[in-house]
Amino acid sequence: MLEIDAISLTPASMRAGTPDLAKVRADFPILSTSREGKPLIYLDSAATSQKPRAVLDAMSTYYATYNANVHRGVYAISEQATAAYEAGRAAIARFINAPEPENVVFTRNTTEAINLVAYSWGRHSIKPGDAILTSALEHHSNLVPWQMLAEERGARLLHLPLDAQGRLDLTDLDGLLAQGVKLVAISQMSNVLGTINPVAEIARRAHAVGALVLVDGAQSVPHFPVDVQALDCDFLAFSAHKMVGPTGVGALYGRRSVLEAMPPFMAGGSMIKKVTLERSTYADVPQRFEAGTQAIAEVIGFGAAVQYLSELGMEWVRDREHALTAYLLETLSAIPGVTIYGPPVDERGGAVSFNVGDVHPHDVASLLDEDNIAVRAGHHCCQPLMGLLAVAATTRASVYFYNTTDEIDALARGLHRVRRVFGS
Ligand code: 7TS
Repeated sequence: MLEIDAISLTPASMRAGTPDLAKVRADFPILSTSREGKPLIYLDSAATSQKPRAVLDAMSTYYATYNANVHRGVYAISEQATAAYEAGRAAIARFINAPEPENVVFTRNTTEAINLVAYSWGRHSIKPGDAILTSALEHHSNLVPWQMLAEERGARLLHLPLDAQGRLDLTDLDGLLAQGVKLVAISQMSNVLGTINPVAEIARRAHAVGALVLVDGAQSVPHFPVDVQALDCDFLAFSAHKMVGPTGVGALYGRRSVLEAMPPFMAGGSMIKKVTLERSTYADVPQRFEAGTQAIAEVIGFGAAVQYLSELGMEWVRDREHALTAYLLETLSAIPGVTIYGPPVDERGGAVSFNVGDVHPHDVASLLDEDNIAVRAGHHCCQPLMGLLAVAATTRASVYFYNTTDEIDALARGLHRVRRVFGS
């Protein structure tokens, strides 16, 4: 049985129209599953979120009733599929306050969105001696593509350092930007430390030297309102699967003038205007970047996901996660021997990395799994950051709006057991 936890009873959440947590949880079939009588306690939403029935239904309705390819058929179900696919694009554009649906290019995930920029914009705009500025807390997806680009183009890669609490240290930002920076690629929220980075401020200062700004929104777009016009970023990359949508689809937001100046990334069907045996002209954006048959069902599911989140209200999602993160940090810090990484609650989101004495994170996660508690252990695709923290790995619990304080209490009981078993 689900208990309504203290957080859902805060005055703000008692306002009329505020989602009822028990009903919200009931939307997610997996949250009522159990293993050997132990309910699933899912604390790994930074890796991938769970999916509500509305998303699953949108996808299966497409397959069961109007499955057809898009942008080509003249028959009814193909037109219906095209309309649903483009409605998904429009919904995602509204969700991030993009000026037009054409600002949104569908990709497979955040990683592909970043690679699209690195291959298309980067290989045509970065010249020998230019610099790309990123940071010490980036996911490998927002680091390795820039390393490859820099190596290929003879460019330099610069990094914003971190302060002792895992925040970006902007002291030398203008000095770094003055070193020929053409692109700043920065995450809005760290998947390891939870740090929320001041990307609007960084974008303002980057634009002052004529650099473009790519924001890795994989961990921010799912968790709080993100407005691309307020951020004034040139690109924003994010994945559906971390925001209650399906795997296999993500999005790249691009400023229209920047996208229009970019050559195709992948070539083939659907991205052309005219093809002869010798040469081709390319479609307008966004089709220019959507070669081949796209993940149609997943785009429709992505549209349903942002509709679901919009109905909950992203302010509610943010406030609820803030309260859960505060409770998680407080609970973890009351356990002897636990080291928590990252800044205080007001500067972070709900991805919380920690270690339990010197117990290996894989042992921590395996023991928690015996209680059907899912957390992630490892380097979280952030090996340079692990080096800075001077650890090989961490355990990470990450919360989403559907988690409860009861689940965090269960995590704490599990961690006390870890301490007993390993004598730490
Ligand atoms: N950027 C950040 C900040 C991320 O957290 C991730 C995935 C990605 C990019 C890549 O997203 P993808 O959808 O293309 O894979 N982060 C994690 C994680 O923390 N655990 O598993 C995946």
